[in-house]
Amino acid sequence: MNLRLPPLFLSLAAAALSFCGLLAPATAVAAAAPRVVEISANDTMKFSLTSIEAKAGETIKIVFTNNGTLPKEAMGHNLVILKPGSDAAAFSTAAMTAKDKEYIPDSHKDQVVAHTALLGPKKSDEILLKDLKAGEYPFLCSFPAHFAVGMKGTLIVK
Ligand SMILES: [Cu+2]
Repeated sequence: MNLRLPPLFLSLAAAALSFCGLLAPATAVAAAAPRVVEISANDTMKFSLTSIEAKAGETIKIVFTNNGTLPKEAMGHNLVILKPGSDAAAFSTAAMTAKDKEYIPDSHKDQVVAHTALLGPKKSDEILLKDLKAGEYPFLCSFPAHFAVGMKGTLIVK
């Protein structure tokens, strides 16, 4: 098959390509990268941070990593961020019977701002929190008993 394209078509195609080339960098600049906050946990049942500070209106990406070695069933960790004023202890208690929901109990789901997956050893997950509103957001690991041992903290947005 001999496909002949008229010169006008070719120049239009070239113009379209260069137009896309010009647009791409502009789009990348518009979406500013969020600040990244890294937090980890391990087999000692402690978060590496118990306090995270942010500014109102800020967008942050929390990267949570389980650096432990024990299996997920015995020592899984998650990071659950609750709305200001939530009772993290009550959430933790309700979570104990929500194994099939990875310890995010339906009864308290309305208190959750965001949560990671339940992570086994050497796994990471991310949470993107956009346009944060001022307040104190309790966070915890809702794996049974981890809150009681101290896997908790506060995200403070001012
Ligand atoms: Cu935990």
